[in-house]
Amino acid sequence: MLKGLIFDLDGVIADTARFHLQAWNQLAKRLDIVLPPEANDALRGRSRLDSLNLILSYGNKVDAYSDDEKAAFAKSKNDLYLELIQTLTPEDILPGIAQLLRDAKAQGLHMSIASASKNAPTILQHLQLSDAFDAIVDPAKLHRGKPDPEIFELAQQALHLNADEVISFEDASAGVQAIKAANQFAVGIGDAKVLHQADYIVPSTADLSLDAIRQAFDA
Ligand code: B16
Ligand code: MG
Repeated sequence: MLKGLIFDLDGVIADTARFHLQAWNQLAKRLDIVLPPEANDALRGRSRLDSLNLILSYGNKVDAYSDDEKAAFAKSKNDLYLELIQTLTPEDILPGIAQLLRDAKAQGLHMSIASASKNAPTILQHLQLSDAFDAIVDPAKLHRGKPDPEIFELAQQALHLNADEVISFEDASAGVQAIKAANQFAVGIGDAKVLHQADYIVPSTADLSLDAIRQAFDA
């Protein structure tokens, strides 16, 4: 029986993925690296340092910098990202999400956040959604990032539920892989070709309907 929902944040609750991409693009330009089109999905859901290493690998520069230099690059990306998210307001909650959260609450479902972002609490504050969730996984406590299932397992444990009692929402292929590795029902939001491992796929958050997702989950 369905008892809980688990949400990724960037790209699911709000379109902060475009801010991450903008900030990474600026750093890549500084380092003379051109990001290929697949970076748009590949950078989603990955930790800050994993994302930086992926960007350096696009320029064959993974071993070109010391750990201290890499930490400085990650910090400068995050400084720009923090500036960009200052502009967020409740109007930036993606279409269909506020209704989905209301419906879930009315149906007594428990909800948690499984975001790789250390900035998730700040973003939820800007969106005035801090009180909408029963738990937020602290990404600093993770041993492994998405596509490892750890973050979705912790988000499920925080709700005191079993894997077959939750539905998890993701916009990244690494995230969908993590959900499936956690043996949970995966809702993918975005390109069906990229998110093909999900159990239920919609092109955008505006297409999310709790009733329709429940039907697919029950089937
Ligand atoms: P930060 P999600 C992820 O959030 C983003 O998709 C990814 O692009 C970012 O690198 C990661 O958070 C870490 O974010 O630098 O803010 O700690 O999609 O898992 O909600
Ligand atoms: Mg995401």
